[in-house]
Amino acid sequence: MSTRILIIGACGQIGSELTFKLREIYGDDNVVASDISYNNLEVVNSGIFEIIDAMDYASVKVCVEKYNIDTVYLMAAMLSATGEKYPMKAWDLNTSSLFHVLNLAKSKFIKKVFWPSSIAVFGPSTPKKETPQYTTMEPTTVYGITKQVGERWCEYYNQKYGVDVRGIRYPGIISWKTLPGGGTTDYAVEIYHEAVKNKAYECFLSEDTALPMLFMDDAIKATVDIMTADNDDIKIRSSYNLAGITFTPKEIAASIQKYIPDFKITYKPDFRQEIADSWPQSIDDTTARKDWNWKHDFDLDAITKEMLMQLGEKYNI
Ligand code: AKB
Repeated sequence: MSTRILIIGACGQIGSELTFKLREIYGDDNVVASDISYNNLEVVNSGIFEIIDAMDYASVKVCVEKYNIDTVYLMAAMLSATGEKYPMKAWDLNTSSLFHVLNLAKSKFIKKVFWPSSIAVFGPSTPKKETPQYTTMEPTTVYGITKQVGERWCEYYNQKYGVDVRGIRYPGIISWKTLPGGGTTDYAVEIYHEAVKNKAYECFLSEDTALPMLFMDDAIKATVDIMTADNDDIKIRSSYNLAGITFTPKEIAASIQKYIPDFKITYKPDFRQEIADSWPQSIDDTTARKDWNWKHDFDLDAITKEMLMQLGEKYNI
């Protein structure tokens, strides 16, 4: 029997590219994309698309039954920066959507769940460099709290009810197709857009703020790999640490200047600085490498080259 997939939050930064990749792998008819609105026409027009409110159990269940879905990728979430503006909305969306999907799995309507966690589960008391899989976790953002709590529930549903749930702690994701929205790591995408359009960028983080990052192609590879790994190889059901690269705003600017020598960066840190300062600078992902052979491909200069080339085409510059 073929895999029948539902992606919730398919119009977002990661959801959109995951939709395209899963359609390539499993076929258009086996992948249902869904979101709260039609806000990404490339996704909407690329195959089956449904409007779903991830906070409404009935709306998710109806879609699961209608398409005979067995696997759900829950990509809808409110990210760190927006979450600080709307704490209760972030809590409600990020936790209720997870419960709905976990409960559908517990009741055997679906068989497998992907749920993304984040480096936001860590906080100021976590070791900043090469942050281990198991360590102190005292997140100080609402988003981080929802992700930490979500991890605990994923593990609980796996241990108590046998739910096959798999997750990754995504770092900042860099991509050119769909803009991220409301995150602290968003600067690392905006900077490329502004470099191509205006050769200048005002960064909302200070020049030496190091954060873990990953190119979208690597993030999608990790997501597909963990979901297709043998059940027995997935030893961690909360969420796996995942590392790619680490850089500061000053270092990404220097990488851009190799291709656009007159690119200028200025710094005007805002409330997102405090969030970034509470997160790790680099991640130890030995366990993901060992359990399901994770390995990233893109380093900073490879990302810069690809981003500037793709965005140059997009903006016709
Ligand atoms: C954010 O910045 O909030 C996200 C994340 C690291 O999970 N990109």
